[in-house]
Amino acid sequence: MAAQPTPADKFSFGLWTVGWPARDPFGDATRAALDPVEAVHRLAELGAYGITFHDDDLIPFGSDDAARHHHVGRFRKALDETGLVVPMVTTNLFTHPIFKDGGFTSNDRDVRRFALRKVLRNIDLAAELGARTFVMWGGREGAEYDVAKDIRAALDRYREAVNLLAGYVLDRGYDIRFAIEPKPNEPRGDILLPTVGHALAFINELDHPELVGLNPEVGHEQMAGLNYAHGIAQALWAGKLFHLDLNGQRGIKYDQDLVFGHGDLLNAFALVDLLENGGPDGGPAYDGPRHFDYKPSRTEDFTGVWASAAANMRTYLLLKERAAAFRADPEVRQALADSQVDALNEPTLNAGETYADLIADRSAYEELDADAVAAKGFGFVRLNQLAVEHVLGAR
Ligand code: GLT
Ligand code: MN
Ligand code: MN
Repeated sequence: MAAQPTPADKFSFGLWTVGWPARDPFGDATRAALDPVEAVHRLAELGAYGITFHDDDLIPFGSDDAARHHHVGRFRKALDETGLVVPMVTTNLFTHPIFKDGGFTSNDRDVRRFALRKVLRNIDLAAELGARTFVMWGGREGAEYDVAKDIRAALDRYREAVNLLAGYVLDRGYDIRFAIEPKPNEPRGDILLPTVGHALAFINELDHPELVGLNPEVGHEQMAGLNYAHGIAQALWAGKLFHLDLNGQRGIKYDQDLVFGHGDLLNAFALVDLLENGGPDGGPAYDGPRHFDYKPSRTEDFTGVWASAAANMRTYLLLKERAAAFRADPEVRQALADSQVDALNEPTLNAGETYADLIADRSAYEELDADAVAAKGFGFVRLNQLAVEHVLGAR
C-alpha cells in the first residue's frame, strides 16, 4: 500500500483547517482552540511539508506590535524546529464585522482602505516567512440583494485593489504571486468571481496578469455544479494554476470541506491523474503544494482531527498509486487508443493548410460518409470502467 507521506510529496495544510474549533451557524465549538505551534509539530510528524495561514489565525485581530512579534516568533521557532515551510499566506477579510459587506468591494470606502492596509501588512509577513503564493479568497465580496451592489463598480474596485497589491509586490521586489480562490456563494448569497472561469476572465483585465493566477478549491467548483478536474485542466492550459485547495464535497449544497476523496472519488482520481501524469511525457503537470483546505468534521475530537489530516494525504497517495497503475495497464493503453483520446492532440488542419484548402478538400465533406462515421462508437464506457476498477483496486 501507499508509502507514508514525506515532505517530498509537498503536502500542506491551512492552520484554520486542523485548528477549526468546529463552530457552525447552528452550534458552538466542539473542540478547544489549537495552538499553532502544536499544529506545526503534529503536521510535521504526519509527513506534511508546509503550513499556511490567515493573518488572524496566527496573530489575533487587534493584537499590538509586541503581541504580533511574540506570536510570529514562536511560530517561526516551531518552523525551524520541524523544517516545515510556509508556501502560502492569505488574509482574513471576512470574520470581523467590519467586513460584513466585503473588504475590497464593500460599499463603504473606509472599509476598502482598511482592507487594503490589512493585506499590505500581511504581504510583508508573507515575504518575511518566504511564502511564494498569496491567496485571495473573497468570501465576503458579494451580495444578497441585486439592487444593493453595483457589480461593475465592485469589479472596478476589486481590480483597483489587486492592481495596487501587485504594484506593491513589484516595488518591494517580493517573489510573490497572487492566487484568486473562486467560490459561488457562502457566506454571501452570491460571491464575486464565483468560478474558475469568472476569475480567469477577471485576471485578463489586470495591470499585471502575469502576477495573478488561481487557487481553485474542489468543493467550491462542485458547489457550482462544475467539474473540478476540468477547471484545473483549464487553469493549467491558461498557465494559471498557481496553487490549489484539495477537499471533498458531496453535491450542490453548503461548503462541506470534507477530507479529499470523501466526495466525488472518481473526479478526485481524474484530478490526481492529471496533476501527477498530465504533464509533458507523462510527468507531473503541477509542481506546487498539494494543499488541503478541509474541516475536520464537527463530530471529531483531536484524535479525529489528526486521523483526518493523515487521511487527506493517504488518499492522495493511494490515488496517485492507482493512477500510475491505470497508466501502466496495457488494456488501458489499448482502450485509450480505441477511444482516440490521444488523437485529439493532432491539429484539425494540416500544417500550413488554410480554410480555402479545407473547403477544397472534398474528402472532408462532400465525400465523407457521415452515417458511417457516426455509426462507430468511441468506447468511453469501457475505458471509464477500467478507471473504476483501478480505483477499486480490482486490477
Ligand atoms: C475559508 C474558506 C477557504 C479559503 C480560506 C482562505 S478561508 O476557510 O472557506 O476556502 O481557502 O482564505
Ligand atoms: Mn471550502
Ligand atoms: Mn479554500
